[in-house]
Amino acid sequence: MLQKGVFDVEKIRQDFPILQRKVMGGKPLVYLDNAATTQKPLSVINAISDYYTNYNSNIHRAVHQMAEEATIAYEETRKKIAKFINAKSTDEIIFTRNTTEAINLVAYSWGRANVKKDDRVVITEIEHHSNIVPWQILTQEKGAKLEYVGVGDDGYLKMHEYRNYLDSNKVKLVSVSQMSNVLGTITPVNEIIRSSHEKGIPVLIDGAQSVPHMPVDVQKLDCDFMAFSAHKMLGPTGVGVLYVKRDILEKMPPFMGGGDMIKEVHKYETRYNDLPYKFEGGTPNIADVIGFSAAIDYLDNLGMDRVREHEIDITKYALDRISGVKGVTVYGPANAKDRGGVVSFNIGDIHPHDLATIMNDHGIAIRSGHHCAQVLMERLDVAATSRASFYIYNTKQEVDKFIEALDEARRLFKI
Ligand code: C6P
Repeated sequence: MLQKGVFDVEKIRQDFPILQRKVMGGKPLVYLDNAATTQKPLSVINAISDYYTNYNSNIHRAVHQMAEEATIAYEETRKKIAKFINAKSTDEIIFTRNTTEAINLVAYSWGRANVKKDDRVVITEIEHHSNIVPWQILTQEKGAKLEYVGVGDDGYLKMHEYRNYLDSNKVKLVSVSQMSNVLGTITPVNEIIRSSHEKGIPVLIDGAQSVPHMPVDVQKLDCDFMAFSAHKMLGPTGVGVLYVKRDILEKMPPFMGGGDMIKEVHKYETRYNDLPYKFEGGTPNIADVIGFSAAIDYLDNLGMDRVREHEIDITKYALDRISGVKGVTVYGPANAKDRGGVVSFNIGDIHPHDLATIMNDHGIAIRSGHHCAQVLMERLDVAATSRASFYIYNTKQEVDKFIEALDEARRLFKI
């Protein structure tokens, strides 16, 4: 286990059993698909196994010892998350399946209660489908309008467009990603939240790519909603988080009806449970929530400032090296300080899927495709891109291997 506060990538790698794996007939795995999902340290795997081996029980229901142990472990994760993002209270932390479900929860519950005909919901051209489709469904249902803040060729949001929307005095909600999963752009959420609040407009932050990669403080940001996924920050799949400011959450109607979200049910009426349980209907993903606890411990131990520093360092290195590859187009801000650890690119007319296949032959895992951001693909006028994305265990040597493989692909395609 790593010494607290020390960022030693080689030591970190030892905590991830999968990184010892060989692929494609004996090649060491170079995992550069971290924006899709990260690998899990042994402590996370062990926490899940320990729950199933030693105290598997449902939570919040029975009084037997194991049920109590499971409930305590589950609720401990909620406390750790509240501390990790500096929420005022654990009541503001709702467990969902992922970022997608968290955003849908806001659209269905808050959105249906608050968005009316001719209102506007403002998002941006860099959004993931999870932060587009729920608002399309809502605005279409309500006869409201969905508006997009554009993105410039430099990868930055066109903030004058955003200010123009605010001036229309019709905006009911602003929902924006803090870090693009394609361009890497870190968006000016402080400014967006401050100016939206001047007009009394709440702001949802899609933190799927930001919370795993940089310090995020919801009180400092003063955002109203924040959504993120455990699996992109060393935790298991199947667990997401929705943070909602308490005064807003208190007024929100429930999202899903069923067990655990109620206090009393009668034939024709129900009294709902206290916060946050009112929004957690049914048996939750107990094992994986408990696993998430170990992931937060791991990141806390490293320190999110250091996680961010490492990513700036490796991203800067990758951007420098890739810019030397003939025929490459790199998308997003040129400055590594303005972006997260994702590098999306195209080389000549090599199809991204072909490129990813060649990378795979070298044992290098990257993602190719539209990255669930087809609105952005249209804006960039491409069908797809290739994407390398980094995390705490990636090294500059791995970036070198990636660049060598790119060069080989380029030669193969005679570019
Ligand atoms: N992006 C990627 O490879 P879920 O799937 O619900 O955990 O996360 C959705 C999501 C929402 N917002 C952003 C900014 C995201 O990047 C993602 C997930 C992955 O880029 C899978 S498409």
